[in-house]
Amino acid sequence: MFQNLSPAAVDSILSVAEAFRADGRTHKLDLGVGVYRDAAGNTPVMAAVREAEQQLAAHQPSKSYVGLAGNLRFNRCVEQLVLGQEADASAWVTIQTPGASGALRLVADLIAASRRHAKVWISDPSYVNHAPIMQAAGLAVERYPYLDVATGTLRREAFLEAVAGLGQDDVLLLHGCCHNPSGLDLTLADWQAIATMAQAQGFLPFVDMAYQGFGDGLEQDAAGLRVLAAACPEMLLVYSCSKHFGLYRERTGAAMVKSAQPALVRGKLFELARRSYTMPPDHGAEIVAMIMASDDLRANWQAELEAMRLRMLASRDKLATALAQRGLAADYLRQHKGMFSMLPLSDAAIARLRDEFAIYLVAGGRINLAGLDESRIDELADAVAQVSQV
Ligand code: PLP
Ligand code: TYF
Repeated sequence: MFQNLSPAAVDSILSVAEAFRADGRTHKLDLGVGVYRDAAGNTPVMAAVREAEQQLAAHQPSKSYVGLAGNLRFNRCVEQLVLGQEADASAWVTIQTPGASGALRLVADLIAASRRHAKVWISDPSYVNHAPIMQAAGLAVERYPYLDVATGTLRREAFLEAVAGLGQDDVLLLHGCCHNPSGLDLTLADWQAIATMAQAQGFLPFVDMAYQGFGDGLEQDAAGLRVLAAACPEMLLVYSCSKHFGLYRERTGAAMVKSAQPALVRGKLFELARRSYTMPPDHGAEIVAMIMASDDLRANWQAELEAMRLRMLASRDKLATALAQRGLAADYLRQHKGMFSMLPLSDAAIARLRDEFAIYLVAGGRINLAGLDESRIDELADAVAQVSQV
């Protein structure tokens, strides 16, 4: 049966994690996979999550199926988090999914079911799984210019020119905040320009929101996508609770679709879900719903999230200073948002960091600033300065 399988494509991020695990050097430093780490290098269960889990374990009345849309209270929470407390979500269909990954595939299937020849435009560079997931649904993928690696800035003119060329068969996939892998976010003026073009040209905006609260704060991080949501009659949104609720393995996310045909869309999403995973896991979604419904748990979660955000900001600032002290201009680290930035390093320099210094980056130079303990910033800056010399 399986002798004709072609070898599996490797995941460039998970393979870094594997190589790191296999490295016996004790001073090794993992700046690869995108999980938040505290000062001790751990990815903790957030206190509000732990508390909600204990309440749930004590009082959950049943483990019976929840239904194709998943946890309805969770879906309302996601709408409020992403669109705002006061927003009118009546034009949106929201269904819970197994992580944002599940949502990406579900909306990709939805696009393919309504317009088989649609093209999905993703940023250059983008999240490793964007292209494979879209292509798995049969969609064509194109890349739009985004990051200027050397300066860490937006290739604004080329980016806006690419968006200006999009039409009714095109889907524009944007990162809501804390762009993965670059950390480079759009300005509010950019979002407004995109909204104006979407209305005039008829392309479909599609936002992937995986790091709300990791950039400038919960409300601030959603400001750009809310401009699109207010202006555009149709829009796609995928949402992840992996990072800001620390629920990674609980696979907690949502797919949201704004359209003039909500009943049709809802029915099709249910059909597509039924054909694959059928119903999402409830545990993480119920935890989110419980946290958002309790003033105490919510305040506790927000405070912990804010502390995480400030820790990443401090790492950015300290690494930028340390690199500048070694003659490497790195102010872009202070401009970028969230966990990631890309160091402008060659493949050979990245390989030297791994082989000579046991420092692991993702191919392309992405570093996870949340993986960087303060005590090791000088060591990283020294190594980067050494491998940057030609
Ligand atoms: N989208 C982006 C931009 C991401 O960085 C990630 C990372 O985990 C995901 C989606 C997938 O998230 P989830 O764990 O919810 O599937
Ligand atoms: O970009 C990251 O590191 C996270 C985690 O196939 C991740 O989004 C990494 C690889 C992968 C799925 C998620």
